[in-house]
Parts: sequence; C-alpha cells; structure tokens
Amino acid sequence: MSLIVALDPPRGVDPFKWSVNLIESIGNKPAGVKVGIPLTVRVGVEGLKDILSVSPHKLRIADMKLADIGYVMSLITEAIAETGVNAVIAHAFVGREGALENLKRTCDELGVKLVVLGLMSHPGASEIMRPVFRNLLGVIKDLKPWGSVLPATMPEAIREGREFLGKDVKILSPGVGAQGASPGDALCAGADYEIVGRLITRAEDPSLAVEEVIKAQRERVEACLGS
Ligand code: BMP
Repeated sequence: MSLIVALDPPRGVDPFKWSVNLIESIGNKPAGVKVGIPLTVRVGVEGLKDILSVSPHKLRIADMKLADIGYVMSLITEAIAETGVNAVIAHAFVGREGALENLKRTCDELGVKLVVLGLMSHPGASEIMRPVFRNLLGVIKDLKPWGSVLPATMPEAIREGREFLGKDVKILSPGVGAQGASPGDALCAGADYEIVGRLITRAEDPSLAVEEVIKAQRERVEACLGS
C-alpha cells in the first residue's frame, strides 16, 4: 500500500464525473488519493466534498501547494478540510516563522496531516530548489510535519532526505510514469509512498493500471531490498 493516485482531470472532461468514475474504478487498491488545484478550481469545495464522499482511501491529500503567510495558509486549510481531506501539502521555502509553524498549529487543531514539499520533480527544480535543498530539508526537520514531498525523478535526493530527516517523516514521491521515474524507484531510495497521476488516470483501464503499478513496485522493491 505505497501508492497514491493524483486526480488531475484533463481539459475537456466533466471533472466531477471523471473523478468519481476514477475513484470507483481504482477502489481501495491504492493507499490514497491526491486532489489539487486543477480539480478544486473546476468543481469547488462543495463538489470536492461530494467527490471525496465516495473515496474509501485512508489518505485523502489536498495538494494546494500552499506558499503564503501562515494566516492565509490556515484559512485555505480550514476551508479545504471541510471536504474530507485529511492531509495538506505546503512548500518548505516559505519557512517556519509566520508561515509553516502557524499552519502546523492549524493542522494539529483540525487533525489534518501536514506534508511539506522539499524538492520538486521537474527539471527546473535544479535551478533554484536543488542548490538550497539542504536548507529546505532543515525547515522540514525542525518543523517535524507528518510527511514531506521529494522527487521520484531524483532518487539521490530521496536518499539524502531520508538520511537527514530520519524515519519519523513520511516521504511521498511524485514523478513516476509521465515524468520518467519507474514504479518502485523512489521506494527503493527510501520513500514511503509514490504519487502517480497520468500513468493511471490516462490509462484505458485505470483499475488494471493500478494493479500493474502495485505489482511493479513490489517486484522492484523485492529486487532492491532483497526481501
Ligand atoms: P503525473 O504522475 O501525472 O506526472 O502527476 C504528478 C502529480 O504530482 C501532479 O498532481 C503534480 O502536481 C504532483 N507533483 C509533481 O508532479 N511534482 C512535484 O514536485 C510535486 C507535486 O506535487
């Protein structure tokens, strides 16, 4: 159960029906689903609430890529928590004081898991984020959130993050499939979950695609960890 499916509806579909159909077809095979701005701006908070009411998943993550002052990030989190999500993602680069510390207090009060993004998965992350990755990891380490986002496309960064953060912070890794990493790459480098979008959501049979990804993760992890 190391798979989180990213529900980003493409243009030209009915985002509500698309999401409900996907959640129903993937069932409880993945550990979680991640919903974000592409879905929320189209269906609104009420629509998101109805969509998530059919989700049997233990993890329901709101990826609003929060990057603001603490007051505003808290307002967004309070509103999105009404939809039934139980985790939110924020950027580490905004820092702790007046920002992530306030958000963490809000999350604790609401019973929402905080996930802090340390390094992104796209090539441009090497321009600004990679050179200051240690500082970003430092923010995460001091804050002690439930989880962090580190890129499946850069397994060496996951290894570095795991070593630096220790075992208590979960690592969630996007970048599998459409962005080039293979299922299991990030798990082998120390991640707890892989976030997979288009490889599953654009497949002809998303349910089968989920099974294939889970099988590939298992095989890869057995090979790399020898278990
Ligand atoms: P896909 O597997 O289709 O590339 O989708 C990846 C998902 O992970 C998207 O929802 C994207 O917003 C998210 N993501 C990412 O790709 N890279 C990051 O560094 C952080 C993300 O949240």
